[in-house]
Formats: sequence, C-alpha cells, structure tokens
Amino acid sequence: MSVLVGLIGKPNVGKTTFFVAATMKEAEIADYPFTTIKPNIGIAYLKVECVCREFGVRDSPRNSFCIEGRRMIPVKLVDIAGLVEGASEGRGKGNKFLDDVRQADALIHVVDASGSTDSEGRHTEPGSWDPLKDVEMVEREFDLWLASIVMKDWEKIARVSELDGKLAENLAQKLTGLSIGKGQVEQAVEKLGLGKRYTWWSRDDILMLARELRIISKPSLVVANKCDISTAENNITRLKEKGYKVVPCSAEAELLLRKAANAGLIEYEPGSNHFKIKDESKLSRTQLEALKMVEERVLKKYGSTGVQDAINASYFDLLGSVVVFPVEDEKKLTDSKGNVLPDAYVMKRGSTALDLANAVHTELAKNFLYAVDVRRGMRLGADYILKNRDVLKIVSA
Ligand SMILES: Nc1nc2c(ncn2[C@@H]2O[C@H](COP(=O)(O)OP(=O)(O)O)[C@@H](O)[C@H]2O)c(=O)[nH]1
Ligand SMILES: [Mg+2]
Repeated sequence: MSVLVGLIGKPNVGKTTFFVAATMKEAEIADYPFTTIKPNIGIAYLKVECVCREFGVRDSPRNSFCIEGRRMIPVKLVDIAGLVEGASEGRGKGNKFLDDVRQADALIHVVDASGSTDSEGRHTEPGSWDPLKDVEMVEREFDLWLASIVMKDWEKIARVSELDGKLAENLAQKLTGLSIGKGQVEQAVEKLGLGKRYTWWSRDDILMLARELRIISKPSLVVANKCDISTAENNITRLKEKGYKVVPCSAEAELLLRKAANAGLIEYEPGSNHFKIKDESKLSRTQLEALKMVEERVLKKYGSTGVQDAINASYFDLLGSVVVFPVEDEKKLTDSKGNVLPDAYVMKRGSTALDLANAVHTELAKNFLYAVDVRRGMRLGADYILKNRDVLKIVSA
C-alpha cells in the first residue's frame, strides 16, 4: 500500500490553501500512478536531486518529471477535516476527521503561527492567540480518541492478554484500521513499562499508551503557517523551543507563486528561494506589489514558502523514505523501451531490493535473482537495504 501524508489542524489555519498549492498541477505525467482518488486526496511532489547529472545523461522520466536536474515524484496528500476541542466526543467534524486520519502514515500539523485565529478558528487580532495551544489541543483530542477506542474492549483484551501474554498482538488487531501494527504497539508498551498486570492499568495509563502510539505510528511535524504575518516570527521560535519539528510556511505565498508561474508571468520552482518576473509590463501594480511582498516577507526571511520543505520533510525526516531509480539496462540506464531513468520509486524506510522488485512488478520479485548497484557495478542480494538515490537493475530468472 502506498504512503499517505495527512494535513491536520483546527479550522482556518490554511490546510486547504496548503493542499491546493501543493497539489496544483505542474506538468502532465505520462504514467499516472494513482487511479481512483477521493476529492480530498491529491498529488503533491517530492523533490530530490535527480541522478541524471551525475551520470551525465538526458533523462526521459515516465512516473515523475525532472526540472533542471531536480526530480519531482508524485506522492499522496490528504486534506483532513478541521479539528476542534471536543472532536474526540464527536464535536464539529470530529468523526470525519478521525475517519480520515486513520489512513495517514504521517501528519503535517498546520497551525496559524501568526496567532490570528482563536480556538475555533475565528478571526482575531494577529498575535492574540497562542498557536502552541492549538498543537496541544490537536494532540490531546487525538489521544483521547485513540484511548477511547482502546478502552472499548480493554477489559477483555487485558484479561486475555494476561493469560496468553500477547498484548501487542491482541491490541494491534483492534487497531489495524488505523495503520498501527503489532511492532508499533510493542514499542509503545515497552516505552511505558507498566508491567504485565494489564487488568490493573488505569484510564490514565491507557491515555499514556494512546499518546505513545500516536507518537510512534503518526509521526508529525508542525507547519507554522501564515509566516508572512509579522506576529508569526516569535511563535515560530517558541514552537521550536518546545521541541517540535517546525517548518515556517506561507501557503498563501506558495499558491500565489504557483498561479503566477502557471499563468506564465514568473519563473518559479517550488521550494526555491526566489522567482523571476518574465515581463514586468504584463503585471498589474497589485500583482507586482503582491509578488514583492512574498519576496520580502517570506522568501528573503525564511528561504522558501515552506510548502515543498514540509512535503519533503514528512517523507524523508518523518518516514525515512528513500527514492530509488530502477533501470533495465545498466549501461544506458533505460527501460525496455529506451526511456532514460524512467522511474523514481519512493520506498519506505528499511525497504529491500526485493521490495523494490515487488513494487516494479510482482513477477520480477517472484523470479528475483539479484540486483545490481549500477553506480558501483556491484551485485546485491534480495535483502539489501535500499539507500536514497540508488540506481538499481533487478535481474530475474
Ligand atoms: N496571511 C496568510 N493567510 C493565509 C495563509 N494560508 C491561508 N491563509 C488564509 O487563511 C484562511 C483559511 O484558509 P483555509 O486554507 O481555508 O484554512 P483551513 O480551514 O485550515 O483549510 C483563508 O482566508 C486563507 O486565505 C498564509 O500563508 N498567510
Ligand atoms: Mg479546509
């Protein structure tokens, strides 16, 4: 199953703006990898340094595209319904939220770092609301919800597990719908160290367990959005000091830049710290001013709009994903049709050469003999752990 990253947060922080900006169509992709997609699921792009320049070839990508040596690889992003206090008891769109969040492997938690929206997402004076409270609220609601799921059958699970000693297995069975596996439950239980008399565990213990499960199974980062508003700066520092992984962001700036680029008014590459106006005479004064503002308040100050950084960070930092380039001909770096470096695969942390074979084609995995590290001309076994930017040929019988 492919990986899914979800956008969460209270209402009006900019989740949808981020989603629209990140999933805006940039180019036609020949080999569209996702067939049916729900309306709130879109395609964003992971940006990595392509291997084309290193090998000195002109590539002809199929499942991705390459802009001047940067490979853009489609990944899935889901815009999850806004969350308010009490969501774990069904308040607001609580149930919808929790339904969506199940499928996510990692979470981008969007906050209004400028502090101009209150607990419910209503507009207030910039700087008057503390976004740290929002992060805590969302985490608490998530934990309460997860705890309530565990609590439902806890008595039985605890009793059975005391007898058969298989708590992780019994609990994981209850949590499969949430993309939480046995290994992750084991890890959480171990971390808590509450002992094996499960029937003695209190409600608070279960809440702690839910918290650990969240941290392990839904790694997350904080997107400090609306950084174009000056009151955001101090809150970004405070969020970082609290120990969160923080990406300063202006989703609105990214949206503006992508729209201008699509309209042919500017040259802009997502994730970049600059843009180039193509023909100033084609821009209205308002447009020019808006672009100037993005340059001054966002790009110069923070180095980028943060949208691309957040997508990359969620895959590489949170999930430890790697991007690999499978080829059939190790000399020409082509597939059977002569496309150069046709595909870039995003693989989960710890994936092996055999996993890659499986991702390419199940037949390839069934008859797997060995893989070749094209860069070094070395043979690799089925259990070789993939590294980022590996170029591999898979040889099968
Ligand atoms: N200043 C500023 N406003 C933003 C930014 N991103 C979103 N907004 C505004 O915040 C409001 C809510 O945005 P929306 O994406 O609908 O939020 P959601 O409810 O979290 O999906 C809209 O008026 C947006 O224009 C940003 O980066 N900077
Ligand atoms: Mg929205």
